[in-house]
Amino acid sequence: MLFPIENEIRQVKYLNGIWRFRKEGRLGQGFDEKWYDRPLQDWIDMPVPASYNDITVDKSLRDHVGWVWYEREVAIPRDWQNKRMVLRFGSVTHHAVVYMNGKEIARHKGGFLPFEVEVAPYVTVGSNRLTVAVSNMLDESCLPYGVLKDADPAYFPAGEKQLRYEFDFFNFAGIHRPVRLYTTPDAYIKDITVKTDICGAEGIVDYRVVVEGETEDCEITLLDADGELVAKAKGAAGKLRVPNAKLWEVRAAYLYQLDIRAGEDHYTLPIGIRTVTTTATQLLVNGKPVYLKGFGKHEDFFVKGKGLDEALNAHDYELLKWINANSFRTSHYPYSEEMMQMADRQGFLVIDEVPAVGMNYWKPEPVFTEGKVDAKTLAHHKDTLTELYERDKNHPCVIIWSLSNEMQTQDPGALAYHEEIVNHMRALDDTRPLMNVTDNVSERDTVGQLYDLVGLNRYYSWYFDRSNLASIYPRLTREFRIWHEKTGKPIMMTEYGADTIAGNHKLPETIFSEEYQVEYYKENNRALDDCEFVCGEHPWCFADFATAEGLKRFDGNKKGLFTRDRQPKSAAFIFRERWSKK
Ligand code: BDP
Repeated sequence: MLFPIENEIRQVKYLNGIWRFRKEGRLGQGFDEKWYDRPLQDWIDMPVPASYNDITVDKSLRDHVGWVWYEREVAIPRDWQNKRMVLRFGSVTHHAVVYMNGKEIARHKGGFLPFEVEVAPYVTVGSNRLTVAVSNMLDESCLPYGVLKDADPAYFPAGEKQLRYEFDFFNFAGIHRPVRLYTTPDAYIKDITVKTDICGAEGIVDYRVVVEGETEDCEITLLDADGELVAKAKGAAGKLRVPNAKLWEVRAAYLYQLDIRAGEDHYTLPIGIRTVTTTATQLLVNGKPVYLKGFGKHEDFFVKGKGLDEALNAHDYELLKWINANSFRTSHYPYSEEMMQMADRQGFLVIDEVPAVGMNYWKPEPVFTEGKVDAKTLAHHKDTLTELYERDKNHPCVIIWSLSNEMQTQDPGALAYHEEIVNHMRALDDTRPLMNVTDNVSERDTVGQLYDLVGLNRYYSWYFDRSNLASIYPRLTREFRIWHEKTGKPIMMTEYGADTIAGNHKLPETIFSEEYQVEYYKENNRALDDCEFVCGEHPWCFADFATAEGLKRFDGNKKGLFTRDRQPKSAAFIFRERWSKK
């Protein structure tokens, strides 16, 4: 799905800002009373994009399980009246029903990917009422995975739901990313797929354009970063050859512009020429080994929760540079397109993950069972992979697809399930390696061999052998070797960490102190350095973040190397030094 751009043909109107907002008093109230049929009553101001949870000080809104309603006017300019108009949501978490002037025009499930709908048939020049019903409810057919139960009517209002979720981040909800209305000609460039390769000094750009409607042929030009023409072609599909190509390199990005004209339409896509491959021990970008240094992150900040914050994102990239990182994983869901574009420009490597998280709910009972993780989960998992691929396929920053996080891969049924998602993703994309992120041990895992890399989450001396730092080195080196021998794949440490309260100092080091986090990482890193098949390390987590309330979580997850307001803990300096050399 193409990102909406603005040029002499295409126009974009941003529908961000303050919308009217109302929470339902009982589940389904808005639908029963047809809140979409007339202007919303009893509303409050709500910013978009933002999570609604922490905007007010109303606990019943923060913890609400069910639907909330957003509404605003959309002005259609007179000179748009004969144009094709598309309404596009960057993301609505987790379910959306969209109405224009009281008529339902779109539905979407999945809280971290965009969706769009043509609106010309439903709008008139001048003012139009746009209403969006948003639900944060998750069940076994959703990613992330949750369990929805009827609340006990003895203690809760009739019909109220309770949501249990195992994933370790607060279930922020709302209209999280920009809402845009954009125009295209009637015959328009619908999709572009670019695959790049390198042959000696030549870059090869394999492109495929999908045009909807009747047009003359496509005209393709490739421009370098100075706007100079480097290659051109005619036709909806073909290969461009770039002599002496400037490659998109790690932390040294070079972007070309693929400029496409089809009939009246015009679209320009930034592309990077690069390859990604793996061997038994290494990850290679442009044929050169790269060691991944960076973090699992979250989209998370005060007040706006998971709402897009470009200032925060720009700052996070500055911190990533400060600490000498070159990569991150979009744990545990696709991040905003704006975040991916920044990675493209700045040469960061991204492991792009779908929200297949929180599926370990019934541990240690089997998870892959009818009524738990079954055909309906699998169907949505595949749909989400397709949507992720369609959104992110042209980003040079995306070097690996991560298909799930911490599923119970020892269960009967796990292998068949993973075969399905792996085959699905490989059929979509034959240019990027696939990873499964696991907390399982290799002796029990049944799916590792399907993937190109193994992502391991390991918390020795934290969840296991707590405060026994000496256990880390022997356990990790032993375990890593077994994983590598079994799979013959490079291993990446996708998560390791210890909750640390910034400013809590203890000698000798004890858990939750900054000193403990420092010693914890020193021991882990010593083990990683002694395993030649390890291709990267992502300490968990980049910054502290909000979680559901729980007795193991004091004001959220504190495993950040930075605090939630982005100040470094002592261990950040360990990595800054280490990564300047590694
Ligand atoms: C891992 C999860 C991650 C958690 C982390 C932790 O992948 O989402 O936040 O553990 O416990 O199991 O801090």
